Amino acid sequence: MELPDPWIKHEISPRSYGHGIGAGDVNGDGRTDIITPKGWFEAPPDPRRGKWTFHEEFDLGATGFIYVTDVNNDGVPDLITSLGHDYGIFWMEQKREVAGKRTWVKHLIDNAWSQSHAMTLADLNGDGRPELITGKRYYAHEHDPGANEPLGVYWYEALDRQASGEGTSLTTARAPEVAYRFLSLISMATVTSILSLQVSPVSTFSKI
Ligand SMILES: [Ca+2]
Ligand SMILES: [Ca+2]
Ligand SMILES: [Ca+2]
Repeated sequence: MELPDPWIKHEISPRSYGHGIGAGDVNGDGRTDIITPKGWFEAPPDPRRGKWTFHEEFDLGATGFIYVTDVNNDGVPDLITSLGHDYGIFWMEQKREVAGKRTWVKHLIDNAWSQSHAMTLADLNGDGRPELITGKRYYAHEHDPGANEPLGVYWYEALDRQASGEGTSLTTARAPEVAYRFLSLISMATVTSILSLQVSPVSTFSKI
């Protein structure tokens, strides 16, 4: 006897929003939203039946994974992502204007190497704060900027500007409140744990 498929596909939008995807609570209402490079989908109270509202508030480029986390500890969720086929690892600071309008400010973390096609966040040093782990893909496309440059797997630790102090040696110190310090090159074997991305229409799956 054939068992029923335990997963039901729910289409949020029939079109693609480019290269890269993420999920997290962007507006702090407790519901997991979907983030694309062209904007984010606000989850309705019932994600199976409600309408997902699209907020076309930014254009991030051809990213890898997009994460939602409060980078600068101001209580407002931000985004962390990278360009999968170009130079640039960065975070997007979410701000609210007096009238309540949401705005985003881009802060570069590192642009010393290219093709950070996939990334993950994990607490590597046990201080309770996530580090950013990513690596350079080998020939993501042979024509990508920096395609022939050395490979590497890297992790970055967020530093509070006040705690780090002026003059501290940082790979990037461009963000107003938070800087990321490049820490080390880790084993190339770790590359195998980093997943590649697919460009596809936006959907969610729920289990019966
Ligand atoms: Ca939400
Ligand atoms: Ca924040
Ligand atoms: Ca940590």
